[in-house]
Amino acid sequence: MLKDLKELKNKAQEEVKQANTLRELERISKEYLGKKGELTQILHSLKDLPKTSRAEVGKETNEIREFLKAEIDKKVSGLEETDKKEEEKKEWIDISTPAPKPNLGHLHPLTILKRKIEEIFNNMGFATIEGPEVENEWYNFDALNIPKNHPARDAWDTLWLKDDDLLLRTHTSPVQIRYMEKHQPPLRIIVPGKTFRRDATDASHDVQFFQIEGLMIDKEVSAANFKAVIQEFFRQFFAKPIKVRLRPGFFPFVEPGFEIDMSCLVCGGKGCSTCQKTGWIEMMGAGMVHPNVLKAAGLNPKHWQGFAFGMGMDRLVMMKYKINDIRLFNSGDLRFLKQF
Ligand code: FA5
Repeated sequence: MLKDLKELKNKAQEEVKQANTLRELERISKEYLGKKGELTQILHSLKDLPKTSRAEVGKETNEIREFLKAEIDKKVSGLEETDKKEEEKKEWIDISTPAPKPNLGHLHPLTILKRKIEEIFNNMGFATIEGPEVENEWYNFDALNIPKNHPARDAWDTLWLKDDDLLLRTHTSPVQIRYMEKHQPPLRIIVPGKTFRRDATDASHDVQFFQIEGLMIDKEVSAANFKAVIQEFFRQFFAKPIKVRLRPGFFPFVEPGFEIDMSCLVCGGKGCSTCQKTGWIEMMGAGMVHPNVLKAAGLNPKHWQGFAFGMGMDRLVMMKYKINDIRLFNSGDLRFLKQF
């Protein structure tokens, strides 16, 4: 019997040694020490043993029980300790590691250069003014010397809103009237803002684009002043010599009127899809403010005169960054936007 006990002890000890999980140790403990465990069964059957060996077997069995219990406890705390260390390793944070960079957005190319344009004009004494994108017929047309049924309305036919005489403004020129109604000359303003047209789109036309209106009114302002202001603007904006041409143009709200083109910087003036193969790109309309416009705004044309211009801002930005298609601006294409 004592020999059997010794073998049982060795077997149990080996199993504890091999066990790698708490669950296995639990099974071993149940198998040997549990209510129906092998050592417990031996203790229960002591009464059936001859009196001579009963005490000795009982003592030996109890010693093995204690021994096995201690072995299992030791192994359990060992395993628990390793588990804890593993957990800690997983949770360990190196507080000196640089944090991942937050994904910051950045300004749209139109916004970047709108700010630059404003800065240049502000430095020349022009205040930046805003006006409504939803206009009425009076400010967008009539007050600008474009009465109903005037053929020039066709060029700016637009998106009309239901009811009333409201429309999405086709140009920033209405703000000239709104400003002159409320402010006495001398005055110098620029008006950057969104404009809307029912145009067919191509590389240099979109249905929504930005214009920068300019207006300077004083006692003696001439077309020569306009030329000087615009030349200075181009000089600062492009920071390199630019070929510009002035040609006569018709706008009912100026007299005389001009159109200003610049040599296409996308192709270097050779001709491409951006400049419709002409080598030139139309940047703005301009002219001396028509007396009827001054009158519509409540100013006496005998006392005041001045120039006005309306630049296509998207085209300016296209020239500066050599962007060959205006439709990229509103495409939401990150491959394009991430370049700025
Ligand atoms: C006007 O809108 C006039 N209000 C400009 C003006 C103001 C003239 C003050 C005289 C005095 P025009 O329709 O030509 O003019 O447009 C002005 C500029 O806006 C153009 O030279 C061009 O650069 C830009 N532009 C016009 N249509 C589009 C379009 N569909 N997409 C992008 N840019 C455009």
